[in-house]
Formats: sequence, structure tokens, C-alpha cells
Amino acid sequence: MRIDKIQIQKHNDKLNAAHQRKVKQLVNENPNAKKVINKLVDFQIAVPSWALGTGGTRFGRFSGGGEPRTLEEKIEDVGLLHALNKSSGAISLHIPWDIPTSTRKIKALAAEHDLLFDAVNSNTFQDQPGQKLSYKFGSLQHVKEKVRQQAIDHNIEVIKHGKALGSNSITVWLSDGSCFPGQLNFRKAFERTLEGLQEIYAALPSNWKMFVEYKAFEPNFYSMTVGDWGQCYLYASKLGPKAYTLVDLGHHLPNANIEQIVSLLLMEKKLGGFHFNDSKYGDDDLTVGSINPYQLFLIFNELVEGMDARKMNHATDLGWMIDASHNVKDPLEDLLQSVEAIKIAYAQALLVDRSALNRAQEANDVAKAQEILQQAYRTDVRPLVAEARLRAGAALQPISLFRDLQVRKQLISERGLKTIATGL
Ligand code: PSV
Ligand code: MN
Repeated sequence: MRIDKIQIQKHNDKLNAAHQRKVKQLVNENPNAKKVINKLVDFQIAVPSWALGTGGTRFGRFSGGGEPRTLEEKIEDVGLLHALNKSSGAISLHIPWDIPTSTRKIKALAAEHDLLFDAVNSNTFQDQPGQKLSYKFGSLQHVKEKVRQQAIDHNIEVIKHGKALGSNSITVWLSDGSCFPGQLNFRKAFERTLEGLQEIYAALPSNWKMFVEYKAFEPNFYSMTVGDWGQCYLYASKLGPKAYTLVDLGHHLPNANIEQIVSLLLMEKKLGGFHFNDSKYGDDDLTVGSINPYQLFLIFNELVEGMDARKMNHATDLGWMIDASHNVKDPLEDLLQSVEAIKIAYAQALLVDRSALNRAQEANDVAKAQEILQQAYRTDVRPLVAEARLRAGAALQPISLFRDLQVRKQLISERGLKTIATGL
């Protein structure tokens, strides 16, 4: 299924008059608003191929119907999202789930939908059918050299797929760790993992980045070998200038101050990218902004401050991606909500009066500093985000249009009710 420009136009025409009144008011009240709109137009958030189907939990999975069965259909789904919001212009593939049968055809299909290939992801957290050696006791950390080599080879293979598609980064998330005290020699596990990462790093094309993703717990519950930002920073530093840490919002211990982590990693030039999601307890993979939108705003506040301090390009110098999973919502609606939440937080962070905040900080004026942040956070920036969409040729209200056009119903009639997306 494709969404036609005329359908978007009709939808926008109905809503535009009321929308413009809101934009005008915001532009009058915020001298910065026009710049914010321009930045929002440029800001793209990649969609992971594995978030297009129903995720499920270890207790069950309730398929929503019309899920993409192939890589082609996953690209079509991201194409639908991008047509609706013009903010999801890239797809992130997970290998081996998404190995193309024809790279040429897949590239052409992505180009038709105006999509790029974001970071490619390796998978050494599962055993694949026919795989020689098991990752039950880890991959790059494994005590057996042959298992480590298998994991290294897989990552190099992933780089090859990514290179052929025009991607320029690989994300390595390792589930390696231990479930019980005494199971693992921490130092040896670290050293073996580092050696493996070094071999993968050596296979990176010159313009590529390697993102090392940390996670505090799950599936290992006593130790994780890339468990937190400190360990991750160690790997990234030892590996070299093309290696960066990747912050997945759900991968911290409860109440971690993620915005401070982000600020310091940026300062050290070792922040590479993000996996956005939201959570109440652990790695819940809930819709971005559904539980703690203030934290998301505070993270973006540090990102904007830190990136501006280093004169970085907001849109291109870090990897922006969603990593979520949907158990009860339509995955496409959920992703539209996530992208919207990210753009709202980004817009609010752009509205922060930086020089006033700096003055308040230097004067130890704590109450004023809080007022400044909350002034931006409590501004309803949704008309600015919608205006950016309008200017980019997308829908003013993507979810309403998705429903009006009965996109899911059409996908079900094309693909069937009992389809299951590959991936998690
Ligand atoms: C692990 O929980 C993770 O966040 C990593 O990014 C994986 O690659 C992804 O989820 C999907 O399995
Ligand atoms: Mn992740």
C-alpha cells in the first residue's frame, strides 16, 4: 500500500486554517520559533525493522494482523510512516533477520520510498537454525576461541551487508554476561570481548562508525559484560576514534540520571547514538514519551547544549533511532507516536533560553534555572512540529490520517490476518 500525495493534501487542507492560527501565536510568543521549525524539518529518526511487528513478551504474543513478512514489506511499512510524517527517513536492519535476497532490488525499493539505511545490527544473542556453535554462554566473551571467532565473523558479515546497502554504521549489542556469582572471570570476559571488538573494528570501512550498546541487565542477571556507560566508554576509548557508545534509554538501572551520562559522553566525543523508548521498570520498550516525557526533554536539553558547544550538526552527527516493541498497540501508530514525542522533546529543548540558563547557573540561582527549563517544557510545541511536517509535505495529524485511510485494514487485506514479522 502507498499513501498518495493528494490524500495528504486533502487531509491538510481540512486542518490548515485552525493549525495556522496556533502556529502564528507560537511564532509571536517565541522569537526562536521559525528556526525551530527549520531544524525540525531536518531531524529524522530511524525506525528499526524489528519494531514493525508485535513484540510480545516471554508469556505470549498477540499478532495484530497485516504484519510485514519480508524485508520488502518492512521497507513498505517504514515508507508509510515516512509518507505520513516525513521524519522517519531511514530503516535500521537486524542481521540475520533482514538479509536481502537482492541488494540491488532492496536499495531501489528503499529509494522509491525515500529511505536510507541506518545502522546495521548484529545478533549474537540468539542461536540461529543451523548455527555451528552456541552462544548460550556468551559470544565475544566466550571461553572457547571458536565461538568468539564465529561471533566476530558474523559481525564482519553484517558490515558487508551494510556496506552493500549504503549504511555507514554498525551497532553491536552483546547479551554476554553471567547469571551467577563465580560463573565468569570479569577481567577475562572484558579482555576477550575487547579483542573481538578490535577485530570487528579493523573490518570497518573508513567512513564507518561502530556503536557499542550497553545494557545493565537481561538476559544475564548477575553481570553484563557491556553493562553500563563506564564499561562502554572503556571499550569505545580503547577501540579508537570510530567507536562510540550507544545509549538505549531502557538499558539503565532505575532512576539513573541519563541526561548527565549523555552530557559527559558528548563532552568526551564518545556519544554515538540513541535508541529511544520509554519504561517504568526495566527495558520495557514502551512508546517514547509515554511514561516520562520530562526525562526525555532533559536528555534533549543536554544534547542540544552539548552538540551546540561542539558545533555539531543536530540532524546528522549522532545516530537517532527508536528501539521499542509493541504488545497491545498497532506498531505503526505506536511508531508515529514515538517520533512525535521525540520531536516534541527536541523542539522544547531548542526553545530553552540558553544564555539566561547559563546566567542562572553561574549565579547559583536554582529557582530561576528550574523556571527557565520548565518554561520551555510546558510550552505546547505541537503546532511547530506539525508545521515542520506540513512544510516537508507530510500530514498535519499522521495518526488521524492513518486511521481515516484505514491503513491497517488494507495491510491485513494485502498480507493476511495471521502474519508474523521476523525479529523479536
Ligand atoms: C537489546 O535489548 C536491544 O536494545 C538491542 O538494541 C538489540 O539489538 C535490540 O534490543 C533488538 O533485539
Ligand atoms: Mn537497543
